[in-house]
Amino acid sequence: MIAARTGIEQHDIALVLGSGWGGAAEKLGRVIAEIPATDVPGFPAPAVEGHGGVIRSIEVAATGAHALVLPRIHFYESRDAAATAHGARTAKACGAKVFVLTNGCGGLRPEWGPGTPVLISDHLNLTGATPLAGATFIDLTDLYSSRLREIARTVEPLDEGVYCQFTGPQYETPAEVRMAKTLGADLVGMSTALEAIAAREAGLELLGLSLVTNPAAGISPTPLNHAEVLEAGKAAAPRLATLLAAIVERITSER
Ligand code: 8IG
Repeated sequence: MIAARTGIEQHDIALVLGSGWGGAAEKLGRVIAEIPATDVPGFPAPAVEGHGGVIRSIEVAATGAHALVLPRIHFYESRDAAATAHGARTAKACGAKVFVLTNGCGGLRPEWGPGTPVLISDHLNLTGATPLAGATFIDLTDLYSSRLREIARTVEPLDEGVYCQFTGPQYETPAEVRMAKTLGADLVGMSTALEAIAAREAGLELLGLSLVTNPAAGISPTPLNHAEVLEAGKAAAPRLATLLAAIVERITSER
Protein backbone atom coordinates (compact mmCIF):
# COMPACT_ATOMS: atom_id res chain seq x y z
CA MET A 1 0.00 0.00 0.00
CA ILE A 2 2.60 2.58 1.08
CA ALA A 3 5.09 1.22 -1.48
CA ALA A 4 2.46 1.55 -4.21
CA ARG A 5 1.40 5.07 -3.23
CA THR A 6 4.96 6.40 -2.74
CA GLY A 7 6.75 4.43 -5.45
CA ILE A 8 9.40 3.59 -2.85
CA GLU A 9 9.74 -0.17 -2.43
CA GLN A 10 11.87 -0.01 0.74
CA HIS A 11 12.24 2.89 3.16
CA ASP A 12 15.48 3.05 5.15
CA ILE A 13 14.29 4.86 8.26
CA ALA A 14 10.91 5.70 9.77
CA LEU A 15 10.06 8.52 12.17
CA VAL A 16 7.20 9.54 14.40
CA LEU A 17 7.18 13.27 15.06
CA GLY A 18 5.60 14.24 18.38
CA SER A 19 4.71 17.61 19.89
CA GLY A 20 7.24 20.21 18.79
CA TRP A 21 8.89 17.94 16.21
CA GLY A 22 6.28 18.23 13.44
CA GLY A 23 8.17 20.89 11.48
CA ALA A 24 11.21 18.64 11.15
CA ALA A 25 9.73 16.69 8.22
CA GLU A 26 10.21 19.61 5.80
CA LYS A 27 13.83 19.99 6.85
CA LEU A 28 14.69 16.34 6.14
CA GLY A 29 14.55 16.66 2.39
CA ARG A 30 12.28 16.48 -0.64
CA VAL A 31 8.78 15.15 -0.09
CA ILE A 32 8.22 12.25 -2.51
CA ALA A 33 4.62 11.59 -1.55
CA GLU A 34 1.99 12.46 1.03
CA ILE A 35 -0.78 10.04 1.92
CA PRO A 36 -3.67 10.80 4.27
CA ALA A 37 -3.10 8.35 7.11
CA THR A 38 -6.74 7.33 7.08
CA ASP A 39 -6.15 5.87 3.57
CA VAL A 40 -3.85 3.27 5.18
CA PRO A 41 -5.47 0.50 7.23
CA GLY A 42 -4.90 0.81 10.99
CA PHE A 43 -4.44 4.58 11.23
CA PRO A 44 -7.39 6.35 12.88
CA ALA A 45 -8.29 10.04 12.45
CA PRO A 46 -5.96 12.25 14.59
CA ALA A 47 -7.26 13.07 18.07
CA VAL A 48 -5.23 16.15 19.02
CA GLU A 49 -4.71 19.46 17.26
CA GLY A 50 -1.10 19.72 16.07
CA HIS A 51 -0.78 15.97 15.47
CA GLY A 52 -1.16 15.70 11.69
CA GLY A 53 -2.72 12.59 10.24
CA VAL A 54 -0.50 12.30 7.18
CA ILE A 55 2.14 9.80 6.05
CA ARG A 56 5.10 11.33 4.24
CA SER A 57 7.79 9.69 2.17
CA ILE A 58 10.90 11.87 2.04
CA GLU A 59 14.19 11.66 0.18
CA VAL A 60 16.83 12.64 2.75
CA ALA A 61 18.64 15.59 1.17
CA ALA A 62 22.23 14.76 2.04
CA THR A 63 22.22 10.96 1.67
CA GLY A 64 19.44 10.05 -0.77
CA ALA A 65 18.00 7.65 1.82
CA HIS A 66 14.24 7.22 2.02
CA ALA A 67 12.52 8.29 5.21
CA LEU A 68 8.94 7.50 6.14
CA VAL A 69 7.20 9.89 8.53
CA LEU A 70 4.32 8.22 10.33
CA PRO A 71 1.59 9.61 12.57
CA ARG A 72 1.42 8.57 16.21
CA ILE A 73 -1.43 6.58 17.70
CA HIS A 74 -1.68 7.49 21.38
CA PHE A 75 -2.73 5.03 24.05
CA TYR A 76 -5.14 7.61 25.47
CA GLU A 77 -7.10 7.75 22.20
CA SER A 78 -8.74 4.37 22.65
CA ARG A 79 -6.89 2.71 25.59
CA ASP A 80 -5.84 0.11 23.04
CA ALA A 81 -2.14 -0.68 23.56
CA ALA A 82 -2.05 -2.88 20.45
CA ALA A 83 -3.09 0.11 18.32
CA THR A 84 0.02 2.04 19.44
CA ALA A 85 2.17 -0.64 17.79
CA HIS A 86 0.89 0.20 14.32
CA GLY A 87 3.62 2.74 13.55
CA ALA A 88 6.44 0.34 14.38
CA ARG A 89 4.81 -2.48 12.43
CA THR A 90 4.20 -0.20 9.45
CA ALA A 91 7.82 0.97 9.59
CA LYS A 92 8.97 -2.65 9.54
CA ALA A 93 6.62 -3.58 6.71
CA CYS A 94 8.01 -0.67 4.66
CA GLY A 95 11.57 -1.95 5.04
CA ALA A 96 12.88 0.42 7.74
CA LYS A 97 15.85 -0.74 9.79
CA VAL A 98 15.87 2.31 12.08
CA PHE A 99 12.88 3.80 13.88
CA VAL A 100 12.98 7.27 15.45
CA LEU A 101 10.40 8.12 18.11
CA THR A 102 10.12 11.75 19.15
CA ASN A 103 7.78 13.35 21.67
CA GLY A 104 7.02 16.41 23.72
CA CYS A 105 7.08 15.76 27.44
CA GLY A 106 7.39 17.12 30.94
CA GLY A 107 10.85 17.46 32.45
CA LEU A 108 11.84 16.47 35.99
CA ARG A 109 15.22 18.16 35.96
CA PRO A 110 14.95 21.89 36.67
CA GLU A 111 17.98 22.58 34.45
CA TRP A 112 16.01 21.35 31.41
CA GLY A 113 13.97 24.43 30.52
CA PRO A 114 11.14 24.39 27.96
CA GLY A 115 12.64 23.72 24.53
CA THR A 116 15.40 21.35 25.68
CA PRO A 117 15.86 18.22 23.51
CA VAL A 118 16.91 15.10 25.44
CA LEU A 119 17.98 11.63 24.25
CA ILE A 120 15.92 8.83 25.77
CA SER A 121 18.23 6.27 27.40
CA ASP A 122 15.56 3.92 28.77
CA HIS A 123 11.93 3.95 29.84
CA LEU A 124 9.48 3.13 32.59
CA ASN A 125 6.18 1.81 31.27
CA LEU A 126 3.60 2.91 33.86
CA THR A 127 0.61 2.37 31.60
CA GLY A 128 -0.13 -1.08 32.98
CA ALA A 129 -0.44 -2.15 29.35
CA THR A 130 1.63 -3.67 26.55
CA PRO A 131 1.19 -3.81 22.79
CA LEU A 132 2.23 -7.48 22.86
CA ALA A 133 0.02 -10.50 23.42
CA GLY A 134 0.81 -14.12 24.09
CA ALA A 135 4.14 -15.65 25.08
CA THR A 136 6.21 -12.79 23.61
CA PHE A 137 9.08 -12.77 26.12
CA ILE A 138 11.27 -10.24 24.34
CA ASP A 139 14.36 -8.69 25.90
CA LEU A 140 14.40 -4.88 26.24
CA THR A 141 18.10 -4.37 27.00
CA ASP A 142 19.57 -1.41 25.08
CA LEU A 143 16.07 -0.74 23.70
CA TYR A 144 17.12 2.83 22.94
CA SER A 145 20.17 1.94 20.86
CA SER A 146 23.42 3.16 22.38
CA ARG A 147 24.89 3.09 18.87
CA LEU A 148 22.25 5.54 17.59
CA ARG A 149 22.54 7.71 20.71
CA GLU A 150 26.25 7.97 20.12
CA ILE A 151 25.63 9.06 16.52
CA ALA A 152 23.13 11.66 17.76
CA ARG A 153 25.64 13.01 20.25
CA THR A 154 28.17 13.57 17.46
CA VAL A 155 25.65 16.09 16.07
CA GLU A 156 25.03 17.81 19.41
CA PRO A 157 26.10 16.86 22.97
CA LEU A 158 22.57 16.12 24.16
CA ASP A 159 21.70 15.09 27.72
CA GLU A 160 20.08 11.71 28.24
CA GLY A 161 17.15 10.71 30.42
CA VAL A 162 14.75 7.95 31.40
CA TYR A 163 11.28 8.49 29.94
CA CYS A 164 8.25 7.47 31.94
CA GLN A 165 5.02 6.81 30.05
CA PHE A 166 1.79 7.50 31.92
CA THR A 167 -1.56 6.73 30.31
CA GLY A 168 -2.73 10.36 30.15
CA PRO A 169 -4.73 12.17 28.98
CA GLN A 170 -4.59 14.05 32.27
CA TYR A 171 -1.17 15.33 33.28
CA GLU A 172 0.39 13.93 36.45
CA THR A 173 -0.27 15.12 39.96
CA PRO A 174 2.81 16.55 41.69
CA ALA A 175 2.80 13.39 43.86
CA GLU A 176 2.90 11.20 40.74
CA VAL A 177 5.81 13.23 39.41
CA ARG A 178 7.67 12.73 42.72
CA MET A 179 6.89 9.00 42.46
CA ALA A 180 8.27 8.90 38.91
CA LYS A 181 11.41 10.69 40.11
CA THR A 182 11.88 8.14 42.90
CA LEU A 183 11.46 5.34 40.36
CA GLY A 184 14.21 6.81 38.20
CA ALA A 185 12.38 8.95 35.65
CA ASP A 186 13.74 12.17 34.16
CA LEU A 187 10.92 12.76 31.66
CA VAL A 188 7.17 12.15 31.83
CA GLY A 189 4.85 11.77 28.87
CA MET A 190 1.98 9.89 27.26
CA SER A 191 3.64 8.02 24.41
CA THR A 192 6.80 6.27 23.23
CA ALA A 193 7.28 3.40 25.73
CA LEU A 194 4.54 1.19 24.25
CA GLU A 195 5.72 2.03 20.72
CA ALA A 196 9.30 1.25 21.72
CA ILE A 197 8.27 -2.22 22.90
CA ALA A 198 6.57 -2.82 19.55
CA ALA A 199 9.68 -1.57 17.76
CA ARG A 200 11.86 -4.10 19.57
CA GLU A 201 9.44 -6.90 18.79
CA ALA A 202 9.57 -5.85 15.13
CA GLY A 203 13.38 -5.92 15.20
CA LEU A 204 13.87 -2.20 14.56
CA GLU A 205 16.86 -0.29 15.90
CA LEU A 206 15.42 2.57 17.94
CA LEU A 207 16.32 6.17 18.67
CA GLY A 208 14.18 8.15 21.12
CA LEU A 209 14.21 11.93 21.37
CA SER A 210 12.18 14.00 23.80
CA LEU A 211 11.51 17.70 23.75
CA VAL A 212 10.97 19.06 27.22
CA THR A 213 8.08 21.46 26.62
CA ASN A 214 7.25 22.08 30.28
CA PRO A 215 8.52 21.35 33.76
CA ALA A 216 6.44 18.39 35.04
CA ALA A 217 3.69 19.16 37.57
CA GLY A 218 5.11 20.36 40.87
CA ILE A 219 8.58 20.94 39.41
CA SER A 220 7.58 24.52 38.62
CA PRO A 221 5.03 26.42 40.75
CA THR A 222 2.68 27.16 37.82
CA PRO A 223 0.02 24.66 36.61
CA LEU A 224 0.35 23.00 33.19
CA ASN A 225 -1.57 24.37 30.25
CA HIS A 226 -1.93 22.59 26.88
CA ALA A 227 -1.77 25.89 24.95
CA GLU A 228 1.56 26.76 26.60
CA VAL A 229 2.84 23.27 25.84
CA LEU A 230 2.01 23.78 22.14
CA GLU A 231 3.62 27.24 22.27
CA ALA A 232 6.89 25.89 23.70
CA GLY A 233 6.91 23.28 20.96
CA LYS A 234 6.40 25.90 18.29
CA ALA A 235 9.20 28.07 19.67
CA ALA A 236 11.68 25.18 19.67
CA ALA A 237 10.61 23.83 16.26
CA PRO A 238 13.24 25.42 13.98
CA ARG A 239 16.14 24.26 16.15
CA LEU A 240 14.66 20.77 16.51
CA ALA A 241 14.15 20.49 12.76
CA THR A 242 17.82 21.28 12.13
CA LEU A 243 18.93 18.88 14.88
CA LEU A 244 16.76 16.00 13.68
CA ALA A 245 17.71 16.49 10.03
CA ALA A 246 21.39 16.33 10.96
CA ILE A 247 20.87 13.19 13.07
CA VAL A 248 18.92 11.44 10.28
CA GLU A 249 21.60 12.46 7.80
CA ARG A 250 24.30 10.99 10.05
CA ILE A 251 22.38 7.75 10.62
CA THR A 252 21.51 7.21 6.96
CA SER A 253 25.03 8.01 5.76
CA GLU A 254 26.20 4.81 7.50
CA ARG A 255 23.86 2.52 5.60
I1 8IG B 1 4.05 18.06 25.80
O1 8IG B 1 4.13 17.12 31.71
C1 8IG B 1 3.77 17.05 27.50
N1 8IG B 1 3.26 15.85 27.48
N2 8IG B 1 2.34 12.98 31.03
N3 8IG B 1 3.25 15.08 31.38
C2 8IG B 1 2.78 14.14 30.54
N4 8IG B 1 2.74 14.30 29.24
C3 8IG B 1 3.19 15.45 28.75
C4 8IG B 1 3.68 16.48 29.54
C5 8IG B 1 3.72 16.27 30.95
N5 8IG B 1 4.04 17.48 28.73
